[in-house]
Amino acid sequence: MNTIANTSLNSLVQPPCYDRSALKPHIVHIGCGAFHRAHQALYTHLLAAQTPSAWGICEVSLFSGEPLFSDLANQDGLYTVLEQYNQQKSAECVGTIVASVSKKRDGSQAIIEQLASVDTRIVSLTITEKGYCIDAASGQLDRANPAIAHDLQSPQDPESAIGYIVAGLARRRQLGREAYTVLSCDNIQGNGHVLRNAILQYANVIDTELAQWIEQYASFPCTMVDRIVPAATQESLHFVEQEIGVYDPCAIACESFKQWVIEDNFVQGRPDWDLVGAQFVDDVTAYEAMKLRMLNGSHSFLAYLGVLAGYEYIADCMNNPDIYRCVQTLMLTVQAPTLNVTKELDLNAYAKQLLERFCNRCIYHRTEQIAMDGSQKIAYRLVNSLRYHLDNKNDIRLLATGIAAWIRYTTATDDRGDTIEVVDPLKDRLNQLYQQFGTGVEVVPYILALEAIFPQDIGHNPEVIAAVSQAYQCLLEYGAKHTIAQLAEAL
Ligand code: NAI
Ligand code: CS2
Repeated sequence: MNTIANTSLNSLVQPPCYDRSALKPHIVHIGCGAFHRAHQALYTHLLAAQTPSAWGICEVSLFSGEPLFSDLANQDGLYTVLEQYNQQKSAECVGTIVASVSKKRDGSQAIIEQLASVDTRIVSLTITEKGYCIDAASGQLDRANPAIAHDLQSPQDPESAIGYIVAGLARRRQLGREAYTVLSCDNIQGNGHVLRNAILQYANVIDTELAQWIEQYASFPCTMVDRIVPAATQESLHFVEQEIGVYDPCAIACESFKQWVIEDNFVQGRPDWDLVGAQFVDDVTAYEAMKLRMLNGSHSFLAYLGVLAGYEYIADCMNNPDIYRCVQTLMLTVQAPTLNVTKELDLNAYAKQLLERFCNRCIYHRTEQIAMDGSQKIAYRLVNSLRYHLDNKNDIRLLATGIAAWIRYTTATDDRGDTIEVVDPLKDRLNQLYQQFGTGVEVVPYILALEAIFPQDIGHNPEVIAAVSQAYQCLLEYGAKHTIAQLAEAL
């Protein structure tokens, strides 16, 4: 069978130009999804292409990675990343994935041994927000989470990423090996701090000395990660096939923009990712907040209103002038003032670039994909910004409309009366509330009282309850397009 590894490729893409046998699995990555393949693995590849590097990646799957891993193995770990901005395209054949371990294929002990290997220096993660098993509002480990509850009973045979990372560190300590850097690359405010906190809370329950050792010797840099990478589809795979001349089942098509800002705090060395465009800084907080509120906050706003209004892709939403206007205002007038940024971050230029990225017609980014797992996302993206505006007695209608649209989305019916496939770890809890109180406007205060999402000072605030209820009622009566048109007119 022709694969990317054994076929001569066309001029758009070339095989890696470096000696792949020199790469060692110094990075163990959990969550080999679309984003990791188009971001961290690509940066690591670009580095190897530029300068001699030993940084290779061993991919870990805790549940469903086997088909991908066998496809990758069939093409010697190689895969394509196709980058597009309007009519410009470029492609890379990425060569940095050198090994894989999966729970189903190899068992949990094989994962723990890989984490404990002398080769392992960095353990990185893109496991989605819910993989951290925390309350989004408080950032604390959720000990009632079934995977965490299981792991606290059986730490040698874990289910959660937290459980594996701690089991790997425990094994290293037992073997007299150094701890590793744990590098979160997920969209969570203070991702490194949140992960460190969750890991230490978990480790403290199973072994306080281990927890102290981790606290002393491991590190948890925060990162701001950015690139719009839609999930692969049959259409995207066929599109890449047409472009490169061979079918690659592991290919990813994404935008050409990418950004990575990393706190420089690595206990066992790190790749010089800055040579290929990443930034190492002392403090990532401002970059993270800027991205989560301006980019991701707008994305969630677009996703919920878009799903309700029947827009399939983000670029379709942006084509509606009322939505465009509201998103622009959300970025610049609502989110930007909440940020405590240094002078070198130009928020006007950032917003302008975001609007262009959202309008990129080559990127088929489904509103339903972004809408997923809202209970894990909206606290960082929309809810926390309310505090600043309440304190300053500002207009909160845009934020309230985003939150109301999320609530309306979780009731699972769009504006045409069609069913929405709601994907959210708190779906059962939300459905209980809808069964008890209905889906009319009366339910809004009960949803805002969910403390895993809404901090008390916000969820119980009468102004917030009134504004979200009003927006929700408008969405119910008139639909998303009309609600947005009304808002745009009033801005
Ligand atoms: P994806 O669904 O393609 O990949 C997620 C990976 O994590 C899969 O390998 C899955 O098996 C694994 N996973 C899911 N839940 C897990 C859990 N509870 N424990 C362990 N592993 C788990 O998603 P994608 O697009 O790769 O995004 C992943 C995350 O990366 C996002 O949630 C976000 O935090 C971050 N990110 C994504 C961007 C994007 O545009 N796709 C851009 C910036 C950040
Ligand atoms: C999106 C992000 O799926 C989502 O929730 O908002 O994954 C977004 O595409 C990235 O953060 C862009 O860097």
